[in-house]
Amino acid sequence: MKSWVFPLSLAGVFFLFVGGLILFFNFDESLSNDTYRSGSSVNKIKKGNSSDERSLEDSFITSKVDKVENEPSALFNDPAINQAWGLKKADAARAWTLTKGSREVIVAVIDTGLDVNHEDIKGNVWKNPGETGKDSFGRDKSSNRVDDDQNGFTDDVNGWNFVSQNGNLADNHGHGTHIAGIIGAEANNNKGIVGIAPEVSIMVLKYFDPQSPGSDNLKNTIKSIHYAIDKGAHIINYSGGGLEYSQEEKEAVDLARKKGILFVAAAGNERANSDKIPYYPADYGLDNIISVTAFNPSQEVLSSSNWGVLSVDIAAPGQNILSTLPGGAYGFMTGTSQATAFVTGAAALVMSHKTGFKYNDVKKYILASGDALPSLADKTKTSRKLNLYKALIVLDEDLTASGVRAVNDSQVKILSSKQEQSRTSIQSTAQFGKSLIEALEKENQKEPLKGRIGNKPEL
Ligand SMILES: [Ca+2]
Ligand SMILES: [Ca+2]
Ligand SMILES: [Ca+2]
Repeated sequence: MKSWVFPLSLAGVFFLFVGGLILFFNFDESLSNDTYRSGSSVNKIKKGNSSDERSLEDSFITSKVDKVENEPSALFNDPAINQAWGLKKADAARAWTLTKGSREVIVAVIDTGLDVNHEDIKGNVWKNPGETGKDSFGRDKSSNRVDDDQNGFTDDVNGWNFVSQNGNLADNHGHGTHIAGIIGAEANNNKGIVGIAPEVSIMVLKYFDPQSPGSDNLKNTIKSIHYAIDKGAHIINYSGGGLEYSQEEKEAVDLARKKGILFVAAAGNERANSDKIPYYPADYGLDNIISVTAFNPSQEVLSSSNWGVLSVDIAAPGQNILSTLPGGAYGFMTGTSQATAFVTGAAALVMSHKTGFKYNDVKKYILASGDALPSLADKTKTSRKLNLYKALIVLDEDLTASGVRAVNDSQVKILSSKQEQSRTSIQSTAQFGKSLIEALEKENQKEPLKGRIGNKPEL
C-alpha cells in the first residue's frame, strides 16, 4: 500500500464520522423543546414537603403549550409524534406494527391524579365496571353517591383520590397526567402525542397533591396499591419513592406479586448508587418490581438519575419527554419517572400481545430484549435500554430459531397482526419463551461489554 493511502482513508473515515455526528445532532435538535417555549408559560412546580416519606422525585415541567405543532407522521396522524425522541430510541413505530395495546390491560398509575378529560387520553381512562351504567333507580352509578360495587369507595368510576378521599382525580401538579400520557395517550386521533400503549385502560390512583402538603403520602401509596390489587390491575406504575423502608408498603407490593401484578418503579432522581442507598419501593428486591433509570438522547444515564448494577434493572428515555399536561395541555418533563412510564407502556404492549403472560414472563422479555449499551454497563443490572419492538418480536416463534440476529436485522419481516395472531396462538408460551431466552443469552455471551463480568440479563 502506498504511504499516502492510509492517512487519506483515515481522513475519509474521520469526515464520515463527523458528518454522521452532525446528522445525528441535527436529528435530535429537531426534537428539542425550543419550539415549545414561544408563547408558553414555564411552569416549575417543586415536589412536596421534603419530610414526606413518599414523594414525586424532583420532576419539573420545563415548558408547556396549549397546542402542539403539526408534524405529520407516516404511521399515525398525531401531530407531535415526531417530537418524541424517546419513542424513536425505543423503536416504538415498529412495535406498533405488531400491537397498539389493548383496553383489556389495566395499568394503575399511582401519582398526582389525571386530567381525565384531556383530549388525548380520555378514551383510555379505566372505567370501573361496578360503578358504570344505571342503578335500579335509573341513576348513573358513577354519580349516584352509592358505593355500587361495595368496595368501600363511593362513585370510584376511574379510580380514587386517597388524598381527599373522593372520586375527584384532578391533577394539581401535572406529574400524573404526564406519566399517564407517556403510557397511554391515544393514537390516530389527530391530537397531541402517542402513548407507548395507545390502547390501554389507565386506573387513576391519586396519592399526592401539592395543595395538601400535610397528607400522608406513604399511607396513601399503600392504600393505592391495595386498591389496584382489588380492582384487577395488571401493572402498577409508581413514578416516585423515598429513602424510608416501609414493611407495610413492601407487603403491599408483595401481595401485588402474589396476584400476578407487575410493579414498575422509578429508580429515583437522587444522583445516588441505589446498591448502596436503596430507594423504595424500587429496591424491595421483589421479583415483580422493575426498577428503571433514565437516559438522554445520547443514551447516557442522566446525572440526576439513580443507578446500580445490583438494583436498577433497565434504562429508558427520560430527558425532555413530551407528554400530556392538565387542562388539555402538553409539555416536557425529565426524570426516572418518565423512563418508568416508558417501561410500563412496554409491559402493557407485551401483555396485550400475549394474553396469559404472567408478570415474570413480561419482565423477562422486557429485560432480555433490551439493547445492550456500553454506557449502561456500570449503571444497570442488564446493561440494557428498553427496545419496545424487540420485546414484542422476540415472542414470535420463527424468529427464535434464528436467534437475536434476526431481531437486529432491518430486513426482519413484519407479520400482519392476523398472521401474527395465527402463528402465536398455536405455540406454547413455555416453549418459545425458553428457546428465545437461550438465544438471547447466547448472543449476549458473544458481545461482552467492558466493565462487566457476565453481563447476562437477570432472568
Ligand atoms: Ca365503589
Ligand atoms: Ca356509585
Ligand atoms: Ca394522540
